Amino acid sequence: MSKRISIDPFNRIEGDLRLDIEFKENVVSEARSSGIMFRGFERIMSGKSPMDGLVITPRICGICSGSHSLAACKALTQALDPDVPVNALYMRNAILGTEVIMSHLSHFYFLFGPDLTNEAFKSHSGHEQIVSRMTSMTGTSVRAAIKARQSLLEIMGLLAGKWPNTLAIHPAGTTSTLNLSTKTRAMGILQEFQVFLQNHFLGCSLETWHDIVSLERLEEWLQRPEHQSSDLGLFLRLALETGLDRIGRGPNRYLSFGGYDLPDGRTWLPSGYYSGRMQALDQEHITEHIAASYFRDAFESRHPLNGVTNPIGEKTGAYSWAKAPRYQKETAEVGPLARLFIAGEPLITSLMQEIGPSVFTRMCARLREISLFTEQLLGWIQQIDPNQAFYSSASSRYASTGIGLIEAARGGLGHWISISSNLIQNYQIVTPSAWNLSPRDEQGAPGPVEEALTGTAVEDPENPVEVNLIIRSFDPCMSCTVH
Ligand code: NFE
Ligand code: MG
Repeated sequence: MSKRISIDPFNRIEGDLRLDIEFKENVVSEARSSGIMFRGFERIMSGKSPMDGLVITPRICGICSGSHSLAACKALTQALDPDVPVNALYMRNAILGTEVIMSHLSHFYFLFGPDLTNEAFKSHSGHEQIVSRMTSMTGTSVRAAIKARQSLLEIMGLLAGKWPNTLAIHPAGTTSTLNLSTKTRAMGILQEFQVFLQNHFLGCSLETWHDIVSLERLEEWLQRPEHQSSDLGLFLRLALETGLDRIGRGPNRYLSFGGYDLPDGRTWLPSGYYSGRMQALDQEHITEHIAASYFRDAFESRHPLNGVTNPIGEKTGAYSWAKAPRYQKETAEVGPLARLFIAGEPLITSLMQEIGPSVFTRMCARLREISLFTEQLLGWIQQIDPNQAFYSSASSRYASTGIGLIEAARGGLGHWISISSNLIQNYQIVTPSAWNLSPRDEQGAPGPVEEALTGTAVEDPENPVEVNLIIRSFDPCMSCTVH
């Protein structure tokens, strides 16, 4: 017997998402994810001064404004070719890194965590502990995480002046600076945050946790009582015991733009594309498709530099205000799992080999990044030299195009800008959640979340916790998706 449900809006994510799901005998036979609100940022941009990208695009989203700021900055950097002081590279890395940690922390404790308290898991041995820690608003760990996030916001204040919507990130550097006193303070607060991670989140030191480089070592680590009862340990136990390692596979193709520029021209994270084998990234292979999207155009797909954003309220076959990004005409998952797998991070590589993509693996990657980024953040702040420049001068003559590709918390973010007579002719944005929450294309190929849901057996369709966990494992942001 088949049954259809609509979840609208799907809660505890960012922005407005509708899910239409068809079940056949309690197995998801088809899923459609819809961005339900048109916003129009790309249309706002045309005719503006190119520098306005730094001010307007961060307003796309309240939780990843720094990411849009940096993507806009990088696109303008290509168009202006300024000298960027070393301090500015570290400041930008630190601002983006802080945003990523805040985002992952919020996701685990405020968005995803409450799902673990679902009564579907009440026979699990850690259930009572999880309920007392992770219940929305009142859980003890939720409260501790709110305080920990506050310390990250203080660091952000020191680095970026304000957040969201900092104006500190600029093609020629950063307009905020650190002096010896603010640098010392930022590092001190970060050390406090590390104490939270060690005492609540991990139950061990960051070093001990980073030494866990395989599934086998992870299982050994989970034997110790202090690890079993940390927030991470509780999640790992529940996930492995309830089969979250067997649901939510997705397309098994991954895209990462890499990033975090270093003074020698390298980046901390490599870019790449994985589809059965690792390949070098070439942004020329990116296209956006509109067959199932409420847009009108003479073409079904375009590269973002030639992208067109003509919204149309009614269209046969359309069900989302999001376009459908493709790489080499195929869907790709973006986010922590994609970027750590492409970077060859040992624990995630081992989980991909032993278990493969799943809710568990995807969450492990995001949670792994919390501590990996915290470690890097301390290093980046340490490298900032208050006696050196943070800003150089930039030319005001623009090249005709600029492309800014970065890794935001949720994955690869791209801004493509075309400039004519010193004004924006076209500004196209492809966000991480647009990749993951993509609707179908003209081939009918489902987006990554749609595909991850399809084939999932749901124990109780009245309480479809499997569906909720799969969707939230991607950490959707629909404000970004439909920009
Ligand atoms: Ni609105 Fe965003 C991030 C971007 S997701 S949160 O991370 O870009 O599409
Ligand atoms: Mg777009």
